[in-house]
Amino acid sequence: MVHNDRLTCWNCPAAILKGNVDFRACGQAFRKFSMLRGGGEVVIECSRRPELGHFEPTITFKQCPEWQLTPYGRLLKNMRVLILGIDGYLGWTLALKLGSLGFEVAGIDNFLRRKMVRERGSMSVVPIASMEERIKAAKKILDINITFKQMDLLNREKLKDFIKEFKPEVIVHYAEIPSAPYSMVDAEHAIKVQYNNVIGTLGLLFVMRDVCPEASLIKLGTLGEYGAPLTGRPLFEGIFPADAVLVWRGKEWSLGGELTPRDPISFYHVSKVQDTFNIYEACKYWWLRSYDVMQGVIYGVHTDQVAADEKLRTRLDIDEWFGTVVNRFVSQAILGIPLTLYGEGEQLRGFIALEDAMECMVRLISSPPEPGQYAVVNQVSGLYKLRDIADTVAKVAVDFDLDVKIQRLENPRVEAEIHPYQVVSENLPKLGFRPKVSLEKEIRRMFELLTQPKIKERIRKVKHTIIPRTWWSGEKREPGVLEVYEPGTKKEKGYRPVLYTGILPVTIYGAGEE
Ligand code: USQ
Repeated sequence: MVHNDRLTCWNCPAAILKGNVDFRACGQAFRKFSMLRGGGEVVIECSRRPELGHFEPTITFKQCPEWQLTPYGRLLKNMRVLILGIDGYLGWTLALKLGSLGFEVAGIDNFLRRKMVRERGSMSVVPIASMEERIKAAKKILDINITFKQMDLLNREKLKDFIKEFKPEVIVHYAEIPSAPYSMVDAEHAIKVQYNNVIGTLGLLFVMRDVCPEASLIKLGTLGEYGAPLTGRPLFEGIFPADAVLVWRGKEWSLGGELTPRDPISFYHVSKVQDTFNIYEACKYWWLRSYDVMQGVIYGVHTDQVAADEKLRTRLDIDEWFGTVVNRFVSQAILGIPLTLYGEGEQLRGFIALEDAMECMVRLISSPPEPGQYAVVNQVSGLYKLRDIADTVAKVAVDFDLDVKIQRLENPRVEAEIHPYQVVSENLPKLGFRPKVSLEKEIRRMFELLTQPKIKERIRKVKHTIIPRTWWSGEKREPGVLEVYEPGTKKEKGYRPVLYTGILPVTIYGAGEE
C-alpha cells in the first residue's frame, strides 16, 4: 500500500466536476458533501477517460490505470505541470526533476531574478545559461521537453491564454520575489515586493477560477510567516489541529481548523502572509485546491539532474539580498571572510536542502488536495541554530584546506536572537517524504562545486556584495564587528529546537542527519 493508493477521483485534477454543485458547501470532504446533497449527486467527467461518461468520483488511484506505481507512490501518467518562475533556483531544478520522471513540463518567467541580482552588483556564482540554451541542453542531455513562454505573471491575459493552451493539472507557483532584505531596502523595494507577490498571486487565483479550477495549486510560502513566538508555542502546519483549545477566563474554545497566528519577520514575509489569506479565501469561494508550502531556509546545489552537466546547473546567489545563509557561509569560507553571523547567532530556523525540497514537491504534486481544500505543509528537513550551521561549514571546510573563523556582526535585522523554536512537520512524512540529505553532506557537495577555479573566480568577483548594508531600520551601512572567534569554541546560551515529524518516537533535533 503506498501513501496515495486510496485517494480517489475526488482528488484527481483530471476529474471535471459536473452537475448541480453548490459552491456554498465548499471545503466539505466528499462524504460530507454528498450527505449534504442527499447523497450520490456529485458527478464528474474524466478528462483523460471520456469514455467513462458521467460517474461518481469513487475510483481510487490504485484502481485507475492513469495513476501508475513508482518509487514516489502513484504518479499520474504524463501529468501536466506548469511552473511559474521556471528560471529560478527552485523552478529550474524542479523542471528537470519532473521532466526526468516523465511529467509534461511548461514554465513561464520574466527573468526578474536575474535583473534584481544585477541591481545589487552581483550574479549567480554558478554560471547559468540563457533559457533557450538551458532548454536545448535539457533535451540533449536528459531527453526532456520543456515548453517555455517569457511573460510576467502580472499580465493576466497572456497568462490566461497560455494556461488555456497548456491545460495544466498542477500549477507550481515559485514566481515571487524571495528576499527579506530586498523588501527592506526602501519604500520602492517594499512596494515592488508586495505588488509583485500579492497581486501576482491574486490575479493567478482569478485566472485559475476561470480557466482551470480543477488544477491543484502548489504555492511557495515560507516558514517565516509564523515568526518565532517567545512562548515556544509549536508552529503547526498553518491550521490548528482538532484538539487545540483556547482557554480564557476559565472558559475553553476549540481552535481546531482555524488558521494559526502569523508573525512575519520582514515586508517580504508579510507578502507571503497576504498570499495565505488570498489563497484560503479562493479555496473557500471557488473550490480551488491548494498546498501552501511553508518552506524553511533552502540551501545547496545538488540534484542528479542539475549535476548531470554544467549547462544544466541551477543558479546560486551569495549576495546580501538573495543569498541564503548556508550558501553565503560556504562562499565566505572559500573567500577567507570570517562567517557573518548576525547578532547572537542563537537564532533557530528550519532548513531544507535543494534535493530534499524537490522530493517534497513531487510528493505534493502526486497527492492533490480535494476541491475546496486549503492545506499547508511545513517543509523542513531539520532545525538548526545559526551558530551550529557556521560550525558545520567550518568543520567541512577543513577537508578543503580552508581555515575558517566566525565573526558576529551587529544584526541589521529586527529578529529574536535567543528564542525557543518548536516546529510541526507531519504532513509531508504522511505523503512518504523522508529527508535524504544531511546538512554536512550538502555542504560538502557545495564546497566541491564552489572551489572549482571558474566558480571560485566568480565568487571573488562578487565579494563586495557579501557584507550586508541593508538594515531593517532603513540605515545603509556595514554593521560593526562584535566579535571574531574560532569555530566550536562557544558556549551555548539559548534553546534547543524541537521538530515534531509524527514518524519518530520522540521529538528530535536536527532531523535529517545521517
Ligand atoms: N543570517 C546570518 N548571516 C548571514 C545571513 C543571514 O546570520 O550572512 C541569519 C539571518 O539573520 C536569519 C537567518 O540567518 O536569522 C536566515 O537568513 P536568510 O537570509 O538565510 O533567510 P531569510 O531572510 O529568512 O529568507 C530565506 C529565503 C526566503 C525564505 C526564507 C525561509 O530568502 O525566500 O522564505 O529563507 S524562512 O527563513 O524560514 O522564513
